Amino acid sequence: MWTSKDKSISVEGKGDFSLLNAAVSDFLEQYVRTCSPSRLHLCDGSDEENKKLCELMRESGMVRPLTSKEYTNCWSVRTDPTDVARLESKTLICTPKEEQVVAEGARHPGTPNMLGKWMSEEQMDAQMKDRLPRCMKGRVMYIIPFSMGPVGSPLAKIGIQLTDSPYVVASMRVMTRIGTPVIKTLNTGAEPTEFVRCMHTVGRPDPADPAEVQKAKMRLPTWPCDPERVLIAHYPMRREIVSYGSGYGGNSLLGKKCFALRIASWIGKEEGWLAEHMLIMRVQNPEGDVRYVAAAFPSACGKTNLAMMEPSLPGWDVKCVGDDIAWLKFDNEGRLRAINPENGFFGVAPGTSLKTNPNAMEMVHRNTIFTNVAYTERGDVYWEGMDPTYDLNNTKVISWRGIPHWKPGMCTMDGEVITAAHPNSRFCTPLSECPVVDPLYNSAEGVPIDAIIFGGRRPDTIPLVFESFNWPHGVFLGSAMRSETTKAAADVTEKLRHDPFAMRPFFGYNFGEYLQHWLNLEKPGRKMPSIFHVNWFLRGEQNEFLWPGFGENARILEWIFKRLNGDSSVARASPIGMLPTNSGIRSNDLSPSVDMDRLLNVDHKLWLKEEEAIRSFLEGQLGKDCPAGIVEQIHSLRERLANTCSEE
Ligand code: SAT
Ligand code: MN
Repeated sequence: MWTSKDKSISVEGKGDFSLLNAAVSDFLEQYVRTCSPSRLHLCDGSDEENKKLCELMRESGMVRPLTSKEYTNCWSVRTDPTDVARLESKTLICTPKEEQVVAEGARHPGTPNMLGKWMSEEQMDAQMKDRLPRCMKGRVMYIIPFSMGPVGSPLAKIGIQLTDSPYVVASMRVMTRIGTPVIKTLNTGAEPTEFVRCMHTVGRPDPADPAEVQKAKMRLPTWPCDPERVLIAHYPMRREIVSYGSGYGGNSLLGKKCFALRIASWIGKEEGWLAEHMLIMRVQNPEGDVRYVAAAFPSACGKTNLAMMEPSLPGWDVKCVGDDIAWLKFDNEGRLRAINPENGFFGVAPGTSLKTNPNAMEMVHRNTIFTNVAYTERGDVYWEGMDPTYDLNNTKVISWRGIPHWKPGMCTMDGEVITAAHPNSRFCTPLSECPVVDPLYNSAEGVPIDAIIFGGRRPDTIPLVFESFNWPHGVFLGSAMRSETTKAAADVTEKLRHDPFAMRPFFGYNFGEYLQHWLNLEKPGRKMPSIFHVNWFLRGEQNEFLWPGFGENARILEWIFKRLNGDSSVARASPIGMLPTNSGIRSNDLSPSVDMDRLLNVDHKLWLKEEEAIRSFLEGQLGKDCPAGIVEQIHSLRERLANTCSEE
């Protein structure tokens, strides 16, 4: 039984509430009063607890166990078809002043704000007042203490998530470190440890309201949600997140994008470190040299595949520290150190195969929650691109929407192809299941970063790889990123969009200040990582990929190693940065052969357009908040392009 401080309310509860310190108890009480749950469950994080929860979800029809012998403790979940991805337009940062979140340029009336959206704290409070009261009536409020980063690490941060979704509890258990050990790290003394308050509800309509009940009839009964009224609010100054109406991924697993990127980027700015949308990998060459690399790509652009790739070059070895988020901080010796604040993968399933990511294919057979993939009569899962030899003709496949006899090529009445799995369907697997997880993934002090890679999906213009001239130029490369959009967000329609640092949906504060923060990191005595830009996605006339990618990306890593070792013979200056020489990247043994000239080409006409797009984006969005260091970079690029053009 849990009782409020003034003893006026008591709620039936599971767990040892005496472990909670005063600050956590106050937070809990505030939302118990608002949401009126019928029961509380303080999660201890144990196997036993997880088993019971999965069983409960199975009984209610929310999850199905994979019964095939090839899978151990794996589950399949179908969400409501209206709740399948992040919703960027419903995601807001709330502070007292707009300029804390939106740069000067984007505050101009008539200029569309392309980065973080702002709402005042008061306005958002009012919105939530309209949504939260009694939202958990008749249901359980789970309390999840979680640590982003190894428990007790000086780089880690604590969160407490309240949620009414058992699916979220099971997923948070995979994605973060949860339970009793985490609560015990929270100081009970006079100065309690800071924690991020995370409040989540799927927003199941009030059963007492007939209009709401009517609306809910249109949804999958096992997946309550309130898609029309979704709101994901971040209050960085209050260290609080309130998420209403969606049970999916980044909307509901609040440790991930909400905390580890949006709130953490704010904290990082205050404390002098970075929270970035980056994978972290360990790369070793045949001579035994080890380098750790962090790489930023937008959602669903291959971070997971790169982070655990099997290098095609003999003697090379890759180990994975993380596939999505990096917290980076300079240590006392001036080395940039990174931890992965997460403890699991939430990877895109479609396209994952033995060819594209053999390590992921291996690990998803254990302790994995699949969401919106197809389920088969063999008791296993299926998705597009999983296995070209899969006998679809003789296996009954149930699509993610529940079509019982799904076959490839099925179309809707409007001629739209019906896929077996949703394009943003996911596997959620503990880091420890990855066959190539780096033993240092749990290291409290983090791994030393020697190189940062930016990248995106670009069919043209951006060469396979190039290197920045120096740190400020590298920061500019991050700010200039553009990428073809994917299905990771449900409300994004443009084809190619600016996505600086792959952080567009994840910035927690003013983009101008963010750029200045990056520029300021360069200080005497610090070993600045080299910065590279890659593009695996160049296409030819028939729309075919010009570069094989995946394990063959080891060839690019080899070039990066040479550059890190100071080899100047493999690079040449170009207007956009240091490009590999044509023989700089080992490629003559590739079959089919590749056209290196084309892969490394800097097309002046296209680059003049690119420069124009970058400049108008940065000037438009930033306005007066554009740091002088970035203005300088914009001018220099323009000048270098002009000089090279006039030589032709
Ligand atoms: O749904 S998530 O935000 O967790 C996935 C992604 O967009 O990278
Ligand atoms: Mn991501």
